[in-house]
This record gives sequence, structure tokens and C-alpha cells, in this order.
Amino acid sequence: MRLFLALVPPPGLRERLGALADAAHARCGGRRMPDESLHLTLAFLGEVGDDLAGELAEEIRSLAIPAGCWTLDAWGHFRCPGIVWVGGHRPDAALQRLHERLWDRLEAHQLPGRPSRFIPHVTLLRRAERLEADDLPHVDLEWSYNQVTLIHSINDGQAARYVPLARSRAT
Ligand code: 2AM
Repeated sequence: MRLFLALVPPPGLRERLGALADAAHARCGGRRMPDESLHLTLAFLGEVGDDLAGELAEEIRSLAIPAGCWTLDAWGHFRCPGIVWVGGHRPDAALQRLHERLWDRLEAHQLPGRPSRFIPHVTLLRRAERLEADDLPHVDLEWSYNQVTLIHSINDGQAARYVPLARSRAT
């Protein structure tokens, strides 16, 4: 199973991110992420066997993370896969700590793949045709979070579908 850990936006924020995705899509083209798939990836686990996936789901259900608030105030892009995203201008210390803490736990399960650098972002477009558009709307969002979700990414030939497997305890 292809798994990742993410923050899932609450409905009001998801709508606002969706509106930014619409604006970006109008200017940059490419494939707009559906609203229900918008997320912040905290850790990408890759392919994991069923037994380990079950263990991880149990662990996530027993986990409580510190509540936090992430400020989104910037557009960004990753050139190679043509990703257009929104995120923060400044590094966010609480998210960095959360990322480290989650990877400590994943490595205790012998999971490889801790990245050398974590750039928190919400992907809005993939395979964008234009990456730099100077008339994109101003980004000014606050994301209050208190829960991490373990998500199964199912790729059945079309766009990936994301199915939540387990959520940490709300704090
Ligand atoms: P991103 O879109 O936020 O960059 C589920 O596949 C999520 O995991 C994707 O949305 C992507 O996050 C991230 N992801 C997918 N493949 C990845 C990889 N090889 N390395 C790191 N993150 C990956």
C-alpha cells in the first residue's frame, strides 16, 4: 500500500484552497487537484506491506500531536514535475518539529525515506504549463490543526484517490 502522513484541511479552509487552485489553474493550466485531495504531506512512506500498514494505523490512532497554526502566505513551484503550490514564506518551526517527530517514529519501524529537507506545501496543480504567473491572488490563510491522518494513495490508472486509514487523537 502506498501511504503518507498528512494534515487534512478543515472544510472552510479546503474551500479557500480550492478557490486558489481555480485561480492558479486559470493562469497556469495543468491538472488541478480536486478539493477532496488537498493536503499537506508531512511524510511520504511509499509502498508499505499490509502488516506494517496495520501497525502504523494503530500507532497513529494512539498518537496525540501538539495543536498548531500554520500561516500560508506564499506561492511556490517545483519545476520538474510542474507542481504549483501554496505555503509559507518563512520556515515554520512547529511543522518542522512535527515532521522530525513523525520520522523518528517511522524510522523506529525501519522505514527509509526521511528527506534531508522538508518544504511544507499544499500542491494545487500538477503538470502546470506555466509556473510563474505574476497575477495570482494574494495568499493569506491560517491553518489550525491538531490531527495527523495516515492516508492510502490508490492509483488505479486515473488520478490518485486518497483514502484516510487512521487519524491521531484530536488534541
Ligand atoms: P505533494 O503533492 O504534497 O508534493 C501522496 O502521493 C503525496 O505524497 C503526494 O501528494 C506528494 O506530496 C507526496 N509524494 C508522492 N510521491 C512522493 C515521493 N516520491 N517523495 C516524496 N513525496 C511524495
